This record gives sequence, C-alpha cells and structure tokens, in this order.
Amino acid sequence: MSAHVTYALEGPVALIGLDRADKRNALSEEMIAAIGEAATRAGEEARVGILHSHGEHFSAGLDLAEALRTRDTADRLRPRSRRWHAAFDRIARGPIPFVAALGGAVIGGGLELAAAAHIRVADETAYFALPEAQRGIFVGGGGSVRIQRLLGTARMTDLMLTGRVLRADEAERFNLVQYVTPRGEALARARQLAEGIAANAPLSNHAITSGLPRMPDLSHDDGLFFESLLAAYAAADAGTAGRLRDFVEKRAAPVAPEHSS
Ligand code: 1HE
Repeated sequence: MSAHVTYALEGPVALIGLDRADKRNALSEEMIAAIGEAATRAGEEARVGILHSHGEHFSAGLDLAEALRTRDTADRLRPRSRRWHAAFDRIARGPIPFVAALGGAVIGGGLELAAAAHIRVADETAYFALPEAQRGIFVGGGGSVRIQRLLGTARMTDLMLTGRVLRADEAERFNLVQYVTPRGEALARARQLAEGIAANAPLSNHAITSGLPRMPDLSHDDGLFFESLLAAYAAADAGTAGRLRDFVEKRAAPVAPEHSS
C-alpha cells in the first residue's frame, strides 16, 4: 500500500484515507493503485467503507506534476485511465457500500473518486470543480459517466467548459452530494451513516449499490426482469426471515421521521 493512503478497520467499517495533505491529496499513480487495493480489502473484511482525507482538502485531483513528468503518447495514457477505472470500480461496483466524507478541494480526479462512492457527505468548506479543460486534459477516472449521471449533461458541460466552482450547498442542490454538515463534521456524519448501513442486510446493500446503478443501462423490460432477480436475491439473505419476524412481533423500530422522539 502507498505511504499516502491509510487503511483502518473499525468494527464493520473500513476507513480509506488520502494522506498527502502537503500536496492537497493530489492523486499519484501509486495512490490510485493503493486505493484499489484498499477497496478490495475493505470488500473482503468490512460491511461498509468510508473514503476520507487527512488534512483540510479531500483531493486536488490528478497529480499534475507526475502527469507532466510522465507525459506520454496516447497509447500509454489510455491504459493509465483504465487503471483509474479499475481502482474506482472496486469502490463503485464492489460488494459493499461506500460513503465519502468531503471537505475543501474536491477537484477533477478527486471528484471522480468521490463519485465512485454511493453516498457523499460534504462539510461546508467543500468546493467542487472540473478544471480539466484549463489544464489541457479530460476526465479519465470515470467522471464522464459517473459525474455526468449525478449532475446531468448540461451541468457537467458547464462545469468543464467554464471552470465554475460549486460550493457545498450548490453541490447538494446539483445532486453531487446528499448531506452538508458544519465545518469538520463530514467524517463524523459519514461514520454515523456507515454504522446504520452496516446494520442493514448485506444482500440488500449489495442489490442497492451494485444493482441500482446498472438499471439506467437497461431497457424498461430488462430492468424489471433484473429487479425481480434482485428482489429474490436480497430476500435470500440469511437474516431476512428474522428481520421480518422482528417487525411482525413488534421488536423492530418503526419507521419514524428524524425529528420525532
Ligand atoms: C498539486 C496539486 C495537483 C496542489 N497536482 N500538485 N487539479 C487541479 O487543477 C487543481 C490544482 N490545485 C489547486 O488549484 C490548488 O492547489 C488548490 C485549490 C487545490 C489548493 O490551493 P492551496 O493554496 O491550498 O495550495 P497550493 O499552494 O496551490 O498547493 C500546495 C501544494 O500542493 C503545492 O506544492 P508545493 O510543492 O509548491 O508546496 C502544489 O503544487 C501542490 N498541488 N494541487 C500536483 N493537482 C484522471 S484525470 C483527472 C484530471 C484532473 O484531476 S484535472 C484537475 C487537476
């Protein structure tokens, strides 16, 4: 694993941390490989993963100094982008859900990494941008698929063409993040969410995180058929009968709005 990526297992939750604050967590090739390895390990031993950062900034994206040093021909750059895809796919389409805790810069490849998580929590210091065109490059870590799905084509095009920077509240409005917290509280909120998710049935979690994102690629009819398979799969979880019994016999907590006591 890289010196710039930390890994910790806390009960059912695996924490993967970007740890290169002096370079604003710019993502080197070595870090991308380490993130992929850490995500695989998390999938093997945890029920939920958290992506977070050490320092104020989640990530300033692609390590531009390394990109300059290793500038090369298209036939060598394309496999590099594929390595980012492979690493981030282990988060987005692996066996467990991931929550990203964001603050400060969430830029370029940093936003692509965050978009691979299933839930994004940002504190109010977070800001989001895709300045690839200004650097003479393009997204290469899955952003044109994942970020476009979150934002929609028009908004992503606007961000990429103009270099527009979104604040956390705008990012929430634009569907990039699901929760905004006060400064410094994103990781605590992500932990709280992760604990709740870890208590769900694992097969339901898997159907949600690996099944749902595939649905937009399917026709209506294929989607409904796939849904019926997922429904049967999730209900085959070892804990399902007990969970249903707990509700019927009044041991399970009822659904209640957060503000009720
Ligand atoms: C970096 C990087 C980086 C900082 N690669 N070294 N990403 C960008 O275009 C964003 C570039 N970064 C910035 O705009 C700013 O650094 C920040 C807004 C993120 C932070 O500003 P600040 O004032 O807190 O820090 P700084 O002084 O600019 O940077 C501190 C150090 O981090 C400095 O190095 P130092 O040796 O002079 O101390 C910076 O050079 C270094 N640093 N960002 C390398 N990105 C798969 S394709 C994805 C394509 C993309 O990601 S494009 C977006 C790239």
